[in-house]
Amino acid sequence: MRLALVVGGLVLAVLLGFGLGRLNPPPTTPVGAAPATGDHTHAPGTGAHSHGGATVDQGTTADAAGLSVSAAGYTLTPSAVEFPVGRAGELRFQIRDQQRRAVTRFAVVHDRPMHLIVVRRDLTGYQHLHPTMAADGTWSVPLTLAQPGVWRAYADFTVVADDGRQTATILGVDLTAPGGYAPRPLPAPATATTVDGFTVSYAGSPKAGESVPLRFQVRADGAAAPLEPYLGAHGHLVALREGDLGYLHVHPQTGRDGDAVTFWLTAPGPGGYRMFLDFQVGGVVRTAAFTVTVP
Ligand SMILES: [Cu+2]
Repeated sequence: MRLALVVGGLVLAVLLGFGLGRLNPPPTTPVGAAPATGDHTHAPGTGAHSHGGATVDQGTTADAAGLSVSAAGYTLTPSAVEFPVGRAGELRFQIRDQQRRAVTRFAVVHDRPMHLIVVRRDLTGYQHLHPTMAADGTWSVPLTLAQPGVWRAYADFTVVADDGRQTATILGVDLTAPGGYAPRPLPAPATATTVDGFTVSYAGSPKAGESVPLRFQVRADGAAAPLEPYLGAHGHLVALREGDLGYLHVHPQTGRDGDAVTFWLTAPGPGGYRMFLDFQVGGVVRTAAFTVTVP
């Protein structure tokens, strides 16, 4: 009986290891291969490609990220996940390694060592925050969950290990704001929207399993808005999948494309997605959101 349990456990461990290995292809990058001070590092599941040119090789894998609190040997550990609705609070968390030690070395990617995305599970209430780290590796950021429900928080970061290797990871955890949850349906697909008097539109059609360029334009009073650099580019795009809130890999194209900003988006499969474009004009960051259906 005991032997059977041990054997069963081993089989389970092997199966789990295989499954995790499939979900998370080797994410580490040797030093020098992908400088973190560049426009980005490649997250797990993305292939090599170049920006600004015609050659883009994203390979065949295009998995969504952020579906797990633990991946690539790192675990997102929040100190509390419940927030009273509408009250200013603070989210505190650590990124721990396999020895359960808090990680303290992070590479600066897109101008910040840590990006935190928070959105309610119906994809409303999007927030893009930048926590600050204490010396012991505890990150903290002011956070208000304005409406009741379950919210998803994604930590997007690149760890620098003792040997200098860098691991880009996106981990996700649910936060709760107790109360009556009235989920809103996803808005209809559209390629243009307005926010604070700015008209934001994009051209391009995301395809499943393929890296596709999306050209975004921001206009005000009939003219191109003077976009300011934000997070190392002229905008920042996050795309989330309806249904499981998978976090998509998006790479900004370096340099301007006329008065447009171009991002390369890889949709892992057909379905509904919500894209959030952060852009800065006059020192103010605004977010334009688009629903897109990938056939
Ligand atoms: Cu950020």
